[in-house]
Parts: sequence; C-alpha cells; structure tokens
Amino acid sequence: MPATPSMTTTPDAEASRMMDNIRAHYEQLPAKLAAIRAKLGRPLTNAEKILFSHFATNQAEQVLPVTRGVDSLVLQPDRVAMQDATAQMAILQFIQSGRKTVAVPSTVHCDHLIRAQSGAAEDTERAINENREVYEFLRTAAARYGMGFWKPGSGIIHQVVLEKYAFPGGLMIGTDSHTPNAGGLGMAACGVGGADAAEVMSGLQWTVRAPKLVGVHLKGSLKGWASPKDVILWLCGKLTTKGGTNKIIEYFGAGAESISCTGKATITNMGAELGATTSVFAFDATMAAYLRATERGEIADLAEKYAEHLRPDPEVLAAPENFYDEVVELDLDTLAPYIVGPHSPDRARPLAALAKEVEDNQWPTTLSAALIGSCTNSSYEDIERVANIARQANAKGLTLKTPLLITPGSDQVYQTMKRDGQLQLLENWGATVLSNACGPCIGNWDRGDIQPGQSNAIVTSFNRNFPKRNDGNPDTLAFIASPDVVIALALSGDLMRDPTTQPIGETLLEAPSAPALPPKGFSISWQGYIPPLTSESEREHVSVSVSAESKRLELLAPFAPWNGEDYINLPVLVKTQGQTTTDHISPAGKDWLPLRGHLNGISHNMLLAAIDADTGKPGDPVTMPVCGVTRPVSPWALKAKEYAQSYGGCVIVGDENYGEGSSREHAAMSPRLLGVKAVITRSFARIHETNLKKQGILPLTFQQASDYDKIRKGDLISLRDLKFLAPGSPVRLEVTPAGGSGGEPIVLSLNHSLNAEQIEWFKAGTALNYAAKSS
Ligand code: MIC
Ligand code: SF4
Repeated sequence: MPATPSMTTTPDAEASRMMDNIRAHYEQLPAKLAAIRAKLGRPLTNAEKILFSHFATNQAEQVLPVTRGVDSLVLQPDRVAMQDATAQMAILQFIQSGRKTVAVPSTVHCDHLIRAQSGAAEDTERAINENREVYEFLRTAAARYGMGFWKPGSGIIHQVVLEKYAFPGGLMIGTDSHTPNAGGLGMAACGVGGADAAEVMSGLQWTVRAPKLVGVHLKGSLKGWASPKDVILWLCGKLTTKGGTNKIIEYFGAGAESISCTGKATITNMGAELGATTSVFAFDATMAAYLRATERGEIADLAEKYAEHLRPDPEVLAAPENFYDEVVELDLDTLAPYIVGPHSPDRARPLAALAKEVEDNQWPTTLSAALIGSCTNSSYEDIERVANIARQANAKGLTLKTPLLITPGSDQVYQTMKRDGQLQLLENWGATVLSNACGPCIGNWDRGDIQPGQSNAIVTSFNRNFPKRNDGNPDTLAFIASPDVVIALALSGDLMRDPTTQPIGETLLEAPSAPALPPKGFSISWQGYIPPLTSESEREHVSVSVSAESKRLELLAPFAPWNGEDYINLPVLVKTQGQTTTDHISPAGKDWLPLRGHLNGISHNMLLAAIDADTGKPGDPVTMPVCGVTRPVSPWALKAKEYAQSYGGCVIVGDENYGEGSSREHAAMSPRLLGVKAVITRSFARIHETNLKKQGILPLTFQQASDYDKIRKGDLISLRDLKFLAPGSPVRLEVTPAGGSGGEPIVLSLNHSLNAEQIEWFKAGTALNYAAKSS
C-alpha cells in the first residue's frame, strides 16, 4: 500500500495538538455553562452541556431557550470521522468546496470494504488488491487535505475512535450511523451523511434539530448473564426503531456507573437502532480508567478536574422528570439476557421466551452460524467473556456445534488478545478470526455453506439484522444477542434451548466474568496509521487523481439548481410498504459496496430491496452490466430514468420511519441523480431526512397517516406553490389517479421540516451549491 510510512508509535505532535484543544475546551466550560444556566434559569443535563458548549459564535445568545424538537442548533464539532464506504462521497463532495485543508481534525478508516472469507490475513490482503484504487484515492486525499488515515486491518472506525480520539464532553460527527459509540466515553458523537462531513471539514458549522432528551435511569448492577448489550436490546424493544428519532438518550444513575466504559459504548453505539441523534453517558471513574489504559492519562486528569461540567447538574439527577422530555427506568438487578430479531432490532424478548416464538413461527431451530464482533461488541472485555465461556467448555469437553466467526474491533484489541492467549484459545477451538473490520456485519461475507433462498438462522452480536443484511440471502433469519449468549448458542447450536439456564449435554455453563480492562494493560497499537501531513508544501505535492475511465470512482458534478417551477404531474415511481431502511433503498453487500465512490454506477441499485406496496414484494431485478460487472439492477432505477425523460422526474412514496438505518447518502444521491424530486412518507428517520434535504430532494410527510392509502404507484403528483415554501407551512399536493378517470384530483396537505436555510439548499439544488454560493 502507501508509500508514506505508517505509525508504530504515538504521533506525538498530533497528540499534543489534541491535548491543547481539549484543555482549551475544558477551560472555558465553567464560565460558558454558568452563562447558559443563567440565561435559561435552570440546571443543565449532560447532553445540554455538551451541545450548548459547542454553539457556533453567538448562537447561545440567539437561540436559547430552544424549543426541543423544533429549533435548529448550529454547532462546531471537534472532529470528523469517516469510514471508507462513506468517505468516498464525503471527500468527493469536500473536493468540490475547493479548500486546501480540512478545517477540523478528521480521520478516514478503512474497515467496511474488507470481505470476510477465509480469515484475517488473507482477507485483508485480498481487500488491498481488490480495492487498491479506492484505498489509494482515500490515502492520497487524506494526505493532500490534512486528514489522518487508518489503513485496512487497523480496526473498525468506532472502536479506533474510542481508543484514540473520543473524550468526555466532546462533540463529533461521523459518516456512519454508529458514530454514537463514542458516547461510551462521554462524547456526543452523531452519525451524519457525507455532505454534513464535507461542510464541517470545509469550515462551515453543523446544523442539527435541537433534540428532545430521553433520560434513562439505570439502577442496580448487571447480574449473571446480563450484559451491557442486554440494556440496549431491552431498550430497543421498549422504544422501537423510531422511538429515538430527533432525541438524545442520556444515561444516568448508579447503574450507569457500574458499567465499564466499553460496555457503555456498546449501549450508545446501538442507540442508532433507536434512530437517536446520539446517546451519552456522563464522565465517571470507568471512563477515567479506560483513558488511562489507552495512554490518555492526561485527558483523564483534566476530565477529573472539570468533572462537574461533564455530568448532569445535581438538581437534574434529583428530579430527572423535570428536565428530560421522557424518563425510562431500568433496574439492572432484574435484567435478563435478551435476544432480538429476526429482521428488526426492536423485535425483542428475553432469551428465555425465544423457544416458544421459534416454535410458533416455525423458524429453523438449528443455527447455521454464530458471529461475534462488529463495532458494537468487539472490546477486550467482550472477547475475554467469550474466552471465559470457551475455557469452561474446554474443561467439560464441549465443542462448537455452529461455525463461529470473530471480528476483533481493532488492531489494539487483536494484539492484546494475541498476547493474552484468547486468540490461540479461540482459534484452537475452531473459531475463525476475521480481519479487524466490518465484514459480515455489512454483508461483506462470502459464505459458501448456504445457498440464496435457503432458510436458515444465524445469531450475531452485531446491531443490524435487516433482511439480506449479512449474507444477501432474504431467507437468513438473523438474531442479535450479547457475545456471551452468541457463544453459548454456538455451543448448543439450538435456538430452542436457553443455554444460560439449560444444560448443554450434562454441562450447565456458568455466567462469564471478565475484567473491564486487560490486567496487563493494552498492547497499544498505532499499526496502520498515517498521521495528517502538517506542512502545506508537502501536502501540495500529493496528487489526488480520479481516472475518467475508473469503474470505482467518479468525480461529482454539481446538481442543477431548482428552476423555480412547481412540480406538475410527476408519476409515483413506487410506493414502498413497511420497513424501508437505507439497506432497502441503497443495498450494501458485495454487489454494491465496490461502487460507493461511483454515483452513476451505484444508482442502479436504487430501491432494489424495497417492498412495492402493490405486490408486497421487491421489484424484479434486471441482470445487466454496471461498471464492467454484471449486477442485479433495480427496475425502479431504470424506470426513474425513463420518467426523467418523459415527465421531467418522479416521486417516491414511503411508509413509517422511511430511511432508517445507515447514514449512507447514496440513498439520497441516487434518487437525486435519477430525477426524484420529492419523497413523501408517513415519517422519516433523521439522518436520511437530512441527506435528502442536503441533496435538494423535498422530504414531505402526510398530515394524516391514512393519506398514504390514497396514493398508488403510477398516480400523477403535483406539488404547488413551491415558491412560497416556508418553514412550518404545509405543501399542497394534488394527486391524479393512474389511468386518468378524468375526475377532480385528490388534494392533500403535506408537512415538511425544512428551516429557512434548508429551503435555500433546495433552491440552490443542494446544500453544497448553497454553501459555494454564499462563501
Ligand atoms: C451500517 O452499519 O449500516 C453501515 C454500513 O456502517 C452504515 C454506513 C454505510 O452504509 O457505509 C451506517 O451505519 O451508517
Ligand atoms: Fe461496520 Fe457493522 Fe459497525 Fe456498521 S454496524 S460500522 S457495518 S461493524
């Protein structure tokens, strides 16, 4: 790979700059927060402290008190992180800004493009060969524009961010929905689309809807088999996948302090499955210990000094119901292990109740694979708990009944488990240890054992389980549980038995235990890291090139501005029914991941997996070559091109929580490229709604949810009076039913959440066009 040498030691200059920034931020907290408290006349929650201490200049004066869920906050994030699959579009957009260097510290992490097949070394090697052009683009762009670069194999973005960059009280954005992982270390870390990242890197501030606040009061402490994963699985069941939309989940209470820092990160990471803007824990001793164990003792010392500013005010803890919009209580003493799925992370029940559902639904009872890892559950503590169960099993002569795959979260975790023996133990036991990367979690998994269409069940410790997500097979039922439960199930191989209470053979496993941190310390690793080039002349010598013939990358041309005309008689391309995640709108997996930097190419997958309300099934794919490879192309992508020619565009109609899941903005850019002018739904997930706005597509919602039933595929839609589009004012929709019965069109009212600036994005064609115009 790169000619530039990567780090094997701490990049001192960068670390000291980071310390200076953190110190400066902490030093101004007492005065800043006192002024905000005085203005509001009340104490502050932890999330409020983080958000309000990152207001762009003068914003506090202008917007406080904010109406949560309504007003916008304009914030200055401390850093930006991007993973390889989304960084391509983010950087291509950043390049359009014409800036020489990023305005805030930014990093690129190569984790999503490594396909899991035969194990870490071979898979990483193959990925480097297959993705050479993309990695070279990202590496040279990072060097040219002053970003840090983490090579393939160095780790999953969120684990690396937790180990190296996150700090209590900080604010960051990341082009990945699980960025909130850093909330385990007290940072408000939010998943965004690449356009948001491009803007912040080019010196603009970050605008986000002022979130409502959900306080989760954790009491007691986890017992037996219950683990941090069960806290979030339980919450997913309680709040559902749309329960966190435009909300921050703030954890507090003695129970919160009893959970390790990486355990907290498991919980905040998977808050993405609630659709939450982010999730945060308050600074405590577990965070200080983790900072010290990862060679960041100086941050721990500082955070201890400013601790009262990195936690909710005492009055908030004394009467949380007065300060949070909603308070949820959970007594950890009583929490049992949970399992969720298939097909949605909010289909939750205690593990003990699974067998009955398996029977009632006639799901397969035998597991075909067990997978441990992902950004959510790949810490040292997770791996040691798994090893603890493996040791028990070895002592009793139990063997794996199910193929077991493990992805360590980072090279640091990998090196530490290698040194401490867990790696050998698990490999000797028959587990396959994959690269420190996403692999099967993003569907980058070449599994030879199951054919498409073959019904089977798998269990993972990941966070997503949408249909087709892991192996591209719609008939794979994916369940999610803690790593402990996953490995116990891999030993029994049987979904009908609860291995935490029922013996496997003669053996009843004991609940695992593990230290939160490695007793011998981490084997600190900067393997695969190339720090930002600080000298301008060195940066200017780096050339970032995208070949016009490339089948993987394509430079972006700006989208055209709105022409000032109403949208008249545009056909409804398709009406989607039920869950329409970004994995339905722009699927990942090995067919499409290679095209994440090639908008024309990837747009061929638009809505490929979405359920057509007319048929109750996805559209039939058309097999054809795209960027030199034969792929299953979406019929809706082809139809949209036709409509762009014959009608000047089209409209998509969707159901509830449209666009939940990933941050990938391809789910908004592909429709934009193919002429989709508006997406009309019952409701939207936050990141996707913003991505649509950024790309100049109107995200509209039915005023009456039942109006969804009044529209059908092929109907002609008109959106009138768009030049009067204003914040809070409804949009008039006229629907001429397909087949043209000749009667009066149906008139409906639609809502939108565009603020004044976002309306300017629409008019300019995209947020980036608007930014370029106004700079
Ligand atoms: C995911 O978990 O769905 C992903 C893959 O990490 C996505 C990002 C992507 O699609 O590249 C996410 O969570 O944002
Ligand atoms: Fe990677 Fe999976 Fe985490 Fe997404 S959820 S960042 S695909 S490990």
